[in-house]
Amino acid sequence: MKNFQYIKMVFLIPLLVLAFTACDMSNKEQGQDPQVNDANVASTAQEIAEARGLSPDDITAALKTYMPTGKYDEYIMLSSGGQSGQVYVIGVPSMRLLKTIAVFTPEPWQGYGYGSKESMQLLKDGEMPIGENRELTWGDTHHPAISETNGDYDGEFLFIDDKANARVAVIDLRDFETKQIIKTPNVITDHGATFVTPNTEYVIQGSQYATPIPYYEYADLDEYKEKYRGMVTLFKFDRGKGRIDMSNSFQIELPPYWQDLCDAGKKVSEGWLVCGSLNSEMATGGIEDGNPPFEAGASQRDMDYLHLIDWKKAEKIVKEGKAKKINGFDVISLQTAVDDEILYLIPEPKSPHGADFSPDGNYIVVSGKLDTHVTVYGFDKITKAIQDKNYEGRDHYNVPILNFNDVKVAQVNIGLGPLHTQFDNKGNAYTSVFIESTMAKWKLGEPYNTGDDAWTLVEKIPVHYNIGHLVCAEGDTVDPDGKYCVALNKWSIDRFSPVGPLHPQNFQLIDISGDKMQLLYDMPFGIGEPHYVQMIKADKLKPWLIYPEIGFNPLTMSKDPNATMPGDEKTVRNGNNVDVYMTAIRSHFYPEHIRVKEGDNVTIHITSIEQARDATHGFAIDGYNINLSLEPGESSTVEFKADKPGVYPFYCSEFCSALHLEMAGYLLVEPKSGKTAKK
Ligand code: RUQ
Ligand code: CUA
Repeated sequence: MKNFQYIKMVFLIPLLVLAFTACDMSNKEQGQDPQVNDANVASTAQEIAEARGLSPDDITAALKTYMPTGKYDEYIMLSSGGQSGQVYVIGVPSMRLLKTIAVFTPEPWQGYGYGSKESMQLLKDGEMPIGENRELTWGDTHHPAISETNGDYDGEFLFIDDKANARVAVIDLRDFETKQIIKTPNVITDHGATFVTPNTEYVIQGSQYATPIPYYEYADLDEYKEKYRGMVTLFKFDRGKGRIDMSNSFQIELPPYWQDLCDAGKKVSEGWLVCGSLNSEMATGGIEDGNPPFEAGASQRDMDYLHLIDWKKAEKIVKEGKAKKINGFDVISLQTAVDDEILYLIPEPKSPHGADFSPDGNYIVVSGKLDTHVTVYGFDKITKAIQDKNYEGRDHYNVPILNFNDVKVAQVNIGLGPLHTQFDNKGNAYTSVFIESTMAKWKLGEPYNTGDDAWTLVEKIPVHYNIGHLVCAEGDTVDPDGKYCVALNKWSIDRFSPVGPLHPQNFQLIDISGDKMQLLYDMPFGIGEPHYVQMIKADKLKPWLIYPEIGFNPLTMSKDPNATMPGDEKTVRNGNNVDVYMTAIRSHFYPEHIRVKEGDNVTIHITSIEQARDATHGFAIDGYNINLSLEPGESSTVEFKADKPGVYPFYCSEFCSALHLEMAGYLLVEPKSGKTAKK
């Protein structure tokens, strides 16, 4: 305590005076007289700090993360939600959760997957195309990618993959809603997804566990080398339409090496992409039969292969008609990839993971999960090796292997179990170190740093615990911001109040702006296991506050031709089909009675004619598992069969006004055998 008293004097008072000065100024700006004097604030704050046992570091951390009411965060994180199948939006530095974006999993608040035609269609588009389409109600989101222009985030779109079923989704960042879900043809799992090329020409998805291609054809494991394959898919993105254009997308067949994370080259390496791999042994497991388990079988060799792919040339090959069609989709065969020289392998040590291009595009940083080094390759050296055909050999599939020592620039000893790397604006790299539970800061070489300290470790900060990815502000673009990193920790162990055996993950905010890194804040994440996250400057996002016109359909991003406009409300019967044209505004639906007969097909076209910010209505029909969310201006459609006779109240499920409870109506489903309904 004595010690605390001393440091308190040294650190606390100037800090608090500073803090108070800021508060004093804002009071003056608002034309108020400050009611308290500096000394009072300082002594109150001292008392609070003492009572709570806060150290000076705690206090600076608190001042750096505290967001006064009504103030906005400087950065926004877009986080994968792992098994939740969703994406999460989080403010930095406050670490406040702002939103869930429903993607692969039904989400009732947003009326996603609970009857609205638009969301039902999206989820259906992602079904498995085997026999009877197989409904999927979850996803395993891993790597979000913000759309880029010239290698920098432009804040227009977000892409996210589903590792479990090899799917990708497109989210429009004007309304933060999912617009498209695609089941990737021919493959069943992915991992290296999603990554975008520098102008978002393509959204990249690398497969993970090799399977026979197409995956729903059978081949036994003893045919692994012949029949099983990896794949990288390049989804052509049509920015004008805001959709992936499948007719101009294609795949490249790869050896069955269990491709891992991918990344797209930028600047000097634009036009290339890389994907790591982890099972170049082509182990097939079978622990129960006395075979080495995958964990051993796939870790026998000291080196696996980083795949280097010339996507610009691949695009040309497809245009020349050299791709074959598998299930109607263009696939460049492994043979063509070798013959036409679009695929190269680079040895990468040891149980590799992560593959990240430096901001200038020249360096590729690869980690080894069972190594203590990150390995750095130079794109200039790679280009030269390819030109000189300087190969150390060819693999089983005749793919050329570049000479490791000739393309390697440096190996930096940073600690045991490095995974992923991000960058700042001062020539530093930051790597997550899983086994050690640290985040390591190290110096890049030329042109970033020229002295003796190039390619050396600068500092490590402990994290809690088992860090997977990390994210730094715009840290995977051509123009990183520095400022903040967040350690995305898999385990939280003792960091939070216990809530049963399933623990939350832990997002730890770290200030990287100074000479020494400082841990600022722990955010428990208890919704799923997030993998990768991207952090964008908030002012690059230009979201709508209400929909741009009344009757707007968020799926088509245009006015819905069937939207109900005020004055056009009506019910139209056509045989067994009943169309209800409905509007919603505080605090009523119009109409309030829906009269149908048992067995009728009912379609309700419902428009929120609200124009006020945040005036959202819900539309829930009790007993029918229906719930929609109608944001101001939005039009939505719900279709159902009135197969259960009875009287079903419907109501607004979003607390919108003082008379929200009165915002309700009745769906009257007259039984077939019953009396005639009132007209
Ligand atoms: S990788 S387990 Cu992003 Cu480190 Cu997926
Ligand atoms: Cu509208 Cu509650």
